[in-house]
Amino acid sequence: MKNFFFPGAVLVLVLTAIISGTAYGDGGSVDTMFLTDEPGNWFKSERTGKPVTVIKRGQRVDFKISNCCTSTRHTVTLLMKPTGSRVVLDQDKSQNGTLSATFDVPGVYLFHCKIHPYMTAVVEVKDGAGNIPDVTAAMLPFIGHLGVNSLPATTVLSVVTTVAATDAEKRAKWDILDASSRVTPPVPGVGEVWVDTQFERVPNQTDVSGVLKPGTITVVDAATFTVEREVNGRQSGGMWNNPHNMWANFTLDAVYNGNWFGKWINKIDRLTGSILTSATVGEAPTHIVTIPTPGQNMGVLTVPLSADNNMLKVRDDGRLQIIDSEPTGAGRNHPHAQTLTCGQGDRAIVPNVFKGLGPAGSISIVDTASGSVLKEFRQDPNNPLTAPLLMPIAAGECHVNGVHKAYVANLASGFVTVINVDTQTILRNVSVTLAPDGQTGLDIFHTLQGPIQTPVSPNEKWVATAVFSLTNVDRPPVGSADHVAIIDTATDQVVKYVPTPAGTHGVNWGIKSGGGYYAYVTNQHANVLTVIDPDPNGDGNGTDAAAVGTIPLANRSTGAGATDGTGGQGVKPLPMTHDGWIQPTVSLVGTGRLSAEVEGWIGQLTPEQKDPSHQH
Ligand SMILES: [Cu+2]
Repeated sequence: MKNFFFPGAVLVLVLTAIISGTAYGDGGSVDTMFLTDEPGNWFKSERTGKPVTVIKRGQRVDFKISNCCTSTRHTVTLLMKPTGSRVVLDQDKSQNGTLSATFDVPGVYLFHCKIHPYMTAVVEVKDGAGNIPDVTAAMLPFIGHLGVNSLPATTVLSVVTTVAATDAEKRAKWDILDASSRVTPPVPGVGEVWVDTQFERVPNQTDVSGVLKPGTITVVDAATFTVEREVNGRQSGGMWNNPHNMWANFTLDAVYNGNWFGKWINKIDRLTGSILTSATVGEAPTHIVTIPTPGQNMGVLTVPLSADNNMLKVRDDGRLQIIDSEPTGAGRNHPHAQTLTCGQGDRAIVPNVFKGLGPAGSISIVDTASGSVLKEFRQDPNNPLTAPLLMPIAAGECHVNGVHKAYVANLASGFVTVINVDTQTILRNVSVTLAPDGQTGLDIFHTLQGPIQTPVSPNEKWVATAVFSLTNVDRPPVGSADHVAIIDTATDQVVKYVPTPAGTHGVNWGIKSGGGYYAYVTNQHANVLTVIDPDPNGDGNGTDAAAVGTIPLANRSTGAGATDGTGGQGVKPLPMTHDGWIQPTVSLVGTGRLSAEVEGWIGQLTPEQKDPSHQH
């Protein structure tokens, strides 16, 4: 697999390459793009107020990363440029300060952040006649899959969902649905579903620097599929910014939350939604998973820092205390969504999104107790098993027929890597993305899609992989821009593509009443939660997998406008369903340590749901 971030060019060891000013004149920068935490406007141009700027050939643009506008670090990485351009811009680690580029060839340049990959910027460079040359299939193979050789820049931009600065643009490009979109699943769930509605605007919700920051948590009652509560960060002391992913403690009276565009994690009272405590843990904490190993730091939180190199252990003893910090690989890591092995949780599978310049990442198997790296699979373009490890971002895991199997989503290659965690070997790679002409097996430049969360069902049968689209262009065979790929763990083949609303990002498994599990799916560019039944007729064959529910998340929050209920990323159904996490809660029934509500939830579970270890 070619290193497609720099087609036809060798990787050059430069942080910032500024094409010499002498050929074009050097008058300083004509625009500054501020990296921000504002949904759809993550690179805000000083001139336009939007993530798109138009300049002339030879002019310079500065990119500023500071606490004026963002609470963490980022990269500014050039993804696409006109044929013949010599501009390069990329970094091997997260940045503060100013980066610059001077633009040498007229046409369209596309940038993103490798830590928060949907942060998108566009620089359009006019030619001598004042026109912006088309985007060609040579620059962006996606265009060719639409059956044309080139498209005007305005046409391309009109379908890119990550460029949506205003409410009007969000309404035009995103799936902002009303109550009539509701589809209630015929079989209820049990418990609650916590959704990080990361993009919802909240008046007066500011970070420690006093800057307005987005994000709420929307809590859905799984029995009725209605919103029962919304949590915001106004009581967090400014330690709240783009709430991204959650986990719960074993008594299910507290939910932990990580703030991806900040430095903080929170502990939230489940019943009231009040923030009990918050802690500064480091740059861009992502996912939280508790350790289920009896006697071995049981209940301690594992927290990767995606704009850094380490995964933390955080003990909750009333306040949140860092007790360990270990690198998740050799050199630079940028770890994102880890998972711990079903049952004991003795090993962590950690995707390291990028290791240096370019998109090459790695996947580590870590000894949970010591934090030592047992095995690191590094991307190697010449090895078919590791070539797809381009921006690995999220992992799922469970024992399948007694073998611990991990499924890791590689955002840039479009493949899910299947790993035997016990033998520490890669078994295969499964393509889950689709080009606009229905082809699979192609990278993100052909599909403008990438897989994100990819959990294994607690009964070991299915993997549900969220496939995120950067555009709203539908594609066969699903007929939608985004989808969930259902992988059968017996064959490790995709058995069904299920269409989903815009911006499909998160998935997790929750209890289906009477037996089995639902995949709860979040969609960051929509205001609904999707409920997927992987096997509605229960015959063990997933070819009938279907979306059986669409749950509106907007609840007319004051000031939220078009963002009400949007931004769905992390999703945490309670009770926690997997082997290792459900049994400790079940074992507390009757001890007085569970609330009556939680006792009621546990009372509704089948024996299999109470103990999915398959050892009884
Ligand atoms: Cu970023």
